[in-house]
Amino acid sequence: MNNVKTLGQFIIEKQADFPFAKGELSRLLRDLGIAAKIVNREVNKAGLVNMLGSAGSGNIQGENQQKLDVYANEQFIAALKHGGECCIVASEENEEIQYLDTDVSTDASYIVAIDPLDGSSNIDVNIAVGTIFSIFRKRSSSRATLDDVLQKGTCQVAAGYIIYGSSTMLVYTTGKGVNGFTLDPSIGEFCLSHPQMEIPANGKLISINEGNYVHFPEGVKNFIKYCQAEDLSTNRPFTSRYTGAMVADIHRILIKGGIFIYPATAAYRNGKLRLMYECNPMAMIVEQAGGKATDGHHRILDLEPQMLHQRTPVFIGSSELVIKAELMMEAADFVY
Ligand code: P6P
Repeated sequence: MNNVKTLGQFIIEKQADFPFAKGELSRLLRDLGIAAKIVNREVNKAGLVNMLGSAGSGNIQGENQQKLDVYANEQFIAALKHGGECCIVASEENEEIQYLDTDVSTDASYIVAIDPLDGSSNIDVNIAVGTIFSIFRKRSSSRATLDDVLQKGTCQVAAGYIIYGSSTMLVYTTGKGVNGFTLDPSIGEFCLSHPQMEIPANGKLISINEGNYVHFPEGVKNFIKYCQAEDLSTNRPFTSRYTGAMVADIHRILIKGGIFIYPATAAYRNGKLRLMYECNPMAMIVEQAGGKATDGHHRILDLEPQMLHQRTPVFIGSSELVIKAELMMEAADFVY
């Protein structure tokens, strides 16, 4: 029985990967794991504790905040503040960055960009939701500013997500591969269940909201037609799977292979998903697992952020499928 490795044990074990590490990042990751367990407890019984439905407020995205959105945001920020390793939190739920170190002498050196509850519209219908986080080191020698937050995805020191699904998993990377941990409620610990995750180079899953089809770029329409064409080698076209929660759709693709696409649409000319706390962290994870992530033309992790809540189109998943989709985007741009 005792071959179980908990998240805490794993983090400490892997600290040796970073010779100059003083344990700060390890403590930060553990702080996020604690908040995840607290949020999981409420997600799992939302219907019983009046945590369903709208909070009666809106967020910077202009989205109607769900009660669990607000709760998750509060819990992750509280855990990061209590842990003392994070100086700034950039949350999807807050218009401005939040300074956690009230005293400039506090030398917290990490910055966390977070989507506290991704896909929260799924809560009321009992479908998977998630949390996505991205971690940067502060660059300035003095008090951190917004410039310390607006770093390219290649500067992330760690990225991860929690999926509150049929089981609750925490998946993260520090740039040395991707590892998945499943929450064992009987001991209240995340336990290593998916070591060294690798995404298949190809796959037969496409995840896209085809409700927006008429407004898709031509290259995306052509790629969808490619996926729907009869595949003579296997006599079956692709399977379409879309839950409305990026974390759940990409987690499926990380395990089974395939491609998730949220392109530009009529409602979202620059795509809907946010660069800093959705696309960058998911791109780091998928690339670390051997996949690719682009905006249809450029690598997501190379995009230079200009604004905190900026959006980007995203094509992410199995490398061969992302390359295929990019080629179709380029061909269509050439024609039109
Ligand atoms: P649509 C959830 O609101 C989210 O940010 C992602 O998790 C998800 O992939 C996407 O938006 C769903 O958007 O327009 O298909 O409902």
